[in-house]
Amino acid sequence: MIIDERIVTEAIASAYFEKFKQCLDLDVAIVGGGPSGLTAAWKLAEAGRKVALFERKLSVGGGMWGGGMTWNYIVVQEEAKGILEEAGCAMSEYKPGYFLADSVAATAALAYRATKAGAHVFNCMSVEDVVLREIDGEKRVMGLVVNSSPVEMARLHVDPLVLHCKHAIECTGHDVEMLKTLVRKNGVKLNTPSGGIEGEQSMWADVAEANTVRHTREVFPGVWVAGMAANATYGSYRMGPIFGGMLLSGVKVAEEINARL
Ligand code: 48F
Repeated sequence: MIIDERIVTEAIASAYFEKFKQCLDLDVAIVGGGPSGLTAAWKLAEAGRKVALFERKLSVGGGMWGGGMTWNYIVVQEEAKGILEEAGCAMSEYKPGYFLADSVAATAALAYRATKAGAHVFNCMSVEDVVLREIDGEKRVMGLVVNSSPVEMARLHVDPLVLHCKHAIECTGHDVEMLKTLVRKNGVKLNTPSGGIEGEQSMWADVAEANTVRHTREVFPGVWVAGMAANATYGSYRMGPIFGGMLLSGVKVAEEINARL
């Protein structure tokens, strides 16, 4: 076979733009491709929802690849072990209730399950803003404003593009970037004690893990928080390289949104 470079180019261009066009009206848009976002994408796509995940970096996986301090193992607790097992990641029990997984295998397994289930993943794409509408006196997020990450990194003055969604999930981790933009630009009140972003506290793994799941919820009409972003939004603690809360949070947000759709 003689390879025609134009066919290679055409195949990529047509597939990409067809995928992008299909994502102009989503059931769920996920911002951030760390463990919570990937798990939510997997579970929502598996339930037959039209879901896309937008990740700023070249690779999805967020803070999961590097384990603790680049020592590439993670720990998950008993309650979340079944999620990684279902994803196809092997684990060993280090001490009763503490399960060890290779962090590269765990991240790759989640990414594989999300894409295999039919979630559309857009890496190298940053969410820079949201679409806000007022309907019957209530403001609601109805979509995302996205731009190419290289455009963002080079600080080029290039306008973004826009897509609509019924629900958006804030999975940007410690920085809570999408929610911060929503509050800063629009002065809206969130469903938190102060009405704003409470901010993350220092290390307390036990409480933080439980709170990651407890705080996973709709924080503003159309916007849900999951993963570390849920803790930062509701003022809870960080937890370091134990990842069960992230996985359970992804499952919870998927189940609750699924019940609404
Ligand atoms: O930080 P991250 O892994 O979030 P997570 O799912 O998991 C947290 C853990 O990794 C770890 C932890 C658990 O022990 O504390 O930190 O809550 O992934 C967040 C992803 O969001 C991307 C970012 O590149 C990262 O991969 N991201 C952040 N802002 C944007 C974004 C944005 N504006 N647009 C697109 N992606």
